[in-house]
Amino acid sequence: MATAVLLTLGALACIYVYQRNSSAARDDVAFVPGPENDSFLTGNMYTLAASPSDRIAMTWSKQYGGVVRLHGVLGVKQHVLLISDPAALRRLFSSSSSFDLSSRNLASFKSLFGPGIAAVEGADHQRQRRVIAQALTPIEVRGMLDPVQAVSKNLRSALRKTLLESNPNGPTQLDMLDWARRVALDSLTMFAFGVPIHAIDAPEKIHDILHTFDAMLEDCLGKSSTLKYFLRETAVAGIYPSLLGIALTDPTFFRSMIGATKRLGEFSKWVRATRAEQDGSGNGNDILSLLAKSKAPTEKANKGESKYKLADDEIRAQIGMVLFAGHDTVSTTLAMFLTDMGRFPEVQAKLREEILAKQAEVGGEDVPFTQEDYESMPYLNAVLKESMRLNPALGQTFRTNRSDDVLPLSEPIRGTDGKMRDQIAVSAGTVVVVDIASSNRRKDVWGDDADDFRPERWLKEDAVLPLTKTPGVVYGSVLNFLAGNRTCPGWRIAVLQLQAFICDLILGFRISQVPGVDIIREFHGVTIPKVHGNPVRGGEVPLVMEAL
Ligand code: HEM
Ligand SMILES: *[C@@H]1O[C@H](CO)[C@@H](O)[C@H](O)[C@H]1NC(C)=O
Ligand SMILES: *[C@@H]1O[C@H](CO)[C@@H](O)[C@H](O)[C@H]1NC(C)=O
Ligand SMILES: CC(=O)N[C@H]1CO[C@H](CO)[C@@H](O)[C@@H]1O
Repeated sequence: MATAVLLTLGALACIYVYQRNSSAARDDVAFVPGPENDSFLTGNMYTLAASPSDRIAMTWSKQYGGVVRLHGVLGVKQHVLLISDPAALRRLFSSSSSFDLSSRNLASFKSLFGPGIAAVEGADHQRQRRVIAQALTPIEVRGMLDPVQAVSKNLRSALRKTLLESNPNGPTQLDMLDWARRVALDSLTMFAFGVPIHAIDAPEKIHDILHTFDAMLEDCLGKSSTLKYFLRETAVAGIYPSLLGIALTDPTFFRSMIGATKRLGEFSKWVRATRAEQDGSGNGNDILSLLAKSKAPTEKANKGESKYKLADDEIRAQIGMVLFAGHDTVSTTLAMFLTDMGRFPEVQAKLREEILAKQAEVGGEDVPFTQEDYESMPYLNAVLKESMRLNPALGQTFRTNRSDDVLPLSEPIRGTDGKMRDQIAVSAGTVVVVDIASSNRRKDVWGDDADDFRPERWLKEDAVLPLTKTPGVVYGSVLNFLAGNRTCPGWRIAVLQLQAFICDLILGFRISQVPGVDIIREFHGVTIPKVHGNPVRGGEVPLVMEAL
């Protein structure tokens, strides 16, 4: 009964806002071809969110082209553009573009983390980025290699021990997503905060931190039901006062947000207390120590005053922010990489050969690889890029413009009004989905075998990769780390960690598929890999592991 009343109120409010929205300035978006409405309430948006492995986005972009008009959520977004066209993306990510996270995204990041980098825009954002970039330069990242390798070695021996205990003479099936989360958390807390958390050795003690975000993302983003999705989107969009709206319409989501906020607070406190006990903490080369060097002398006075200073509350906010941005992204990428190794045993064998040869070259097992060693293994980097290209940890991200704009197209489209267009005028407030998954698979960029796993494509010297020219595309020509003003500032340390974990895992273990098990990727903001047909909460990646 209460729900019915709420629904009615919600619908009335929606229609009011919808009417208001539809009086917005005319632009070309309405003439861009795209799929029919899937639902009166959620347009095509729930279909997009609920589709595994970014499949529907890729289907639409193949069918309609590099820009696709989607129906938005009733009353919230009338039209949404799904974009994988390289020219449009270049414009979107250029420094003069006004596309950024929506005010609603910024607000929810702020309520979760405080005023950290992903919760602020404009001048504050530029200042925070400058400071964070200084903590993640190639030189600083090189200094983070030691703790990363120590954690990676620990993963190798802990896995070996587990395998020996469960089956001394052969292979054992393990959930490698769980192991990937543990190694990523241990590594992150060391290089970012300078404190050990022992996720590999004692995961049960820190279960909540290990699963803070996957639990929250399961409840807050992605698959649930059309109705819930509608209520959630409209509530958060501000038709109801945000938190109250969530509490009333989706109690699970509300509890999850509150839970995550509380756990983050505790985690942040624990990090700061442990650092204080450690007396200066680690070698002073972790992200927090580097940020502290740029701390403003007083809490508020210098905020905004200097381009290179962070206030105390801003530094604190980065703890949760970095945990969020750097944990599940890395573990999902690693778990999908291992899945690919199970799918393509001949690639795995060839990769192992390359790493073994490099190990012999540097002087054997006891000599740790340097960053140059990792970079000088062409096949390792080709396989990693290829796995990332096909399995982006973020398949889509959303943007809205702050002012009217015109997006050029690399190939003209015929509008639903019959007119050819080689650019699209979009009015302020248009919602755009950056279709990372489809961009990474465009046939005109990658060739007819764009959907195939073929690491060799990265070994060609003359590969034509148009996105390399896009401002801020940092790694290969894939959009996994995005581009533009919010390009992932952690990409170097992300790649370095993946290289280190991969080398240890491929040298230590033979990885095989579990027969009949197919891994899909579910959209929850960050992708969560699951077993096709039997998806469990939090995800899993069962693989057969055998110590070598
Ligand atoms: C394979 C691993 C990773 C992937 C695929 C990845 C991807 C991304 C993407 C796509 C964004 C932009 C999100 C958006 O604005 O919509 C982003 C932002 C960010 N990433 Fe990463 N990331 C990874 C690892 C890391 C690591 C290890 C760190 C920490 C050192 C990190 C720190 C950040 C931060 C702080 C932002 C926010 C930047 C801003 O708002 O200006 N990321 N990342
Ligand atoms: C399609 O969705 C829009 C909202 O974007 C709505 O205005 C329209 O009435 C819907 N059409 C159908 C046939 O459901
Ligand atoms: C992106 O950064 C540039 C400065 O490099 C700035 O002028 C522009 O306003 C920023 N765009 C957004 C949307 O924040
Ligand atoms: C969601 C959002 O921030 N939209 C903005 C798009 O640009 C116009 C004009 O600058 C703003 O009024 C909207 O708020």
